[in-house]
Amino acid sequence: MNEKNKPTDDRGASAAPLVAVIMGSKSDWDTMSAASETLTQFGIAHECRVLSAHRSPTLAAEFASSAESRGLQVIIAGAGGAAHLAGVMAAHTLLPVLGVPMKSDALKGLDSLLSTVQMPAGIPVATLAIGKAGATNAALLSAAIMANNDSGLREKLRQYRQQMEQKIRDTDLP
Ligand code: RP5
Repeated sequence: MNEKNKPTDDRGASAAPLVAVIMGSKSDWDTMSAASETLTQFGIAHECRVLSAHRSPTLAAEFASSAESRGLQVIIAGAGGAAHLAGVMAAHTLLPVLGVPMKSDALKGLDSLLSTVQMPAGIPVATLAIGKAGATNAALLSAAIMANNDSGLREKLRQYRQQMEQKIRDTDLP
């Protein structure tokens, strides 16, 4: 993890990560950095790392199995192609797992979307939109989940929505 992605709290001090942003390859970072940036915007301590369900299966299983005991509350998993990373995470933890399908070269992310979203009954993965919109929304959904037990975070979400609404109200067409 580089300095930029070290978990920090509201004041920028080091803090135990509450959310993990993981991805199947470094090539996913351009997309998944949107999740990290949004979490930072909300002052949510998080960690970012590459873990592959097929290239490093033991590491992926170990990461998910120990996530709860390490204090994580949500796992965001981005992957592309035959994208089973989020499903593998969910198989090894009771924490909520949010899947972000990468936009792939071959099928523009339809492959990633279907392989992330189509979990058989029993092991849920909450799947967001393909690409950066999904990465951003995964961070916002993490915030909403954690806001159930954090009134300060809920207030930040309320202000975020109000700012979005205000921008729409202030928009003039030429
Ligand atoms: C998946 O394969 C990754 O999540 C990535 O989206 C895709 C391609 O990976 P690279 O070949 O770019 O490493 O595991």
